[in-house]
Amino acid sequence: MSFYIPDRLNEGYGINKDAIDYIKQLATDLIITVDCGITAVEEVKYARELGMDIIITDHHECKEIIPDTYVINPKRHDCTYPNKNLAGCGVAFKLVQALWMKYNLSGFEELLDICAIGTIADIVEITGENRIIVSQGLKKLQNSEKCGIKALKNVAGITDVTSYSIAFQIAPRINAVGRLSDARIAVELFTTTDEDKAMQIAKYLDQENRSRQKIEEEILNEALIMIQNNFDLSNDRVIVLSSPFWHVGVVGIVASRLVERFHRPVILLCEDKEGFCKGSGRSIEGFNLFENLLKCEDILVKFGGHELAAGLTIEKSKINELIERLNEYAKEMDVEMFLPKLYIDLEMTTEDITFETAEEIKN
Ligand SMILES: [Mn+2]
Repeated sequence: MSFYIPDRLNEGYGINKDAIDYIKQLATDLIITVDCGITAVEEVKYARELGMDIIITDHHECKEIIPDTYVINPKRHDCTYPNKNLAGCGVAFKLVQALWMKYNLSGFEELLDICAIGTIADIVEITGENRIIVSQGLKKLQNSEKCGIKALKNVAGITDVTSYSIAFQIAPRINAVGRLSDARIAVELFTTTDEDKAMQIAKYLDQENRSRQKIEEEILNEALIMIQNNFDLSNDRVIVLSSPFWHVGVVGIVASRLVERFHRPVILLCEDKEGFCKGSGRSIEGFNLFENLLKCEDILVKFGGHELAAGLTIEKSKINELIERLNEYAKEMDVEMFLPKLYIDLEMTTEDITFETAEEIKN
């Protein structure tokens, strides 16, 4: 058994033909995808033509046609599974759980630590089953004997593992290598049993995270200047920017920060030398990015994602049309949608504020 992680910079996020050719060379019979594949109709067909079986596990939105193979995705229109909010790793975990139960194996709970990290890092709602995955996973992380997890906690200075420390300390360090260099090293961290090696990798992740922060600041500053010069925020409802100098692995985070600041959908694109632009978008509640990009499908090379986050590739010459069309769709929305909102879960009285309540909601 082996794993393959598409290189974000050269391959994009999902399955692609070159990857399938490579995987075939390894004498593979079966491919199981995680967190990708739901839009890869052609690629799946190709893999099957080469004689491989393929199981898709994904949680991204489904387009009208889904790949002709085994597809596990709670967002399938015909899927009755109650938890529609599973993270990509959560869907994969359900497959493991089902197989382990079918063959009466024990120990699938041992994966809950990794699944909790993935669930938080994938930014899904932590309610229902996701909350159970996270709370059980946190317990495992707290006392983990896995040397990769111990090393990562060590470099990040974490003593008490909470969803906060996963979201802001653990996940960014793991993601940094996927964004800047090679995500395989992170898999090595979680699978090695060599403590020295784990510590070495954890330190490397830490260093890559620092570079990521620096790149992120640079892109953010450039984007802010471009917005100031090229956009009229009283009129433009969607922000789309592109640059040949940006790092495609980092633009998504910057888009999130711009959404926070301006409270409107933001797409950041990186231009390549062939005239194509690849990037990420983040949106606000009420403006479904996936659906709106679907309406622009005719001018996009490729796209996929969710309501609030998506990835896309477009020809540089089509960017202006994309801006115009997205703005047109956004103008159909109520102007109030573009005001920042404060979400309040519930009202509490002073009597409710006790140590017990704090303890209950801590994680
Ligand atoms: Mn995902």
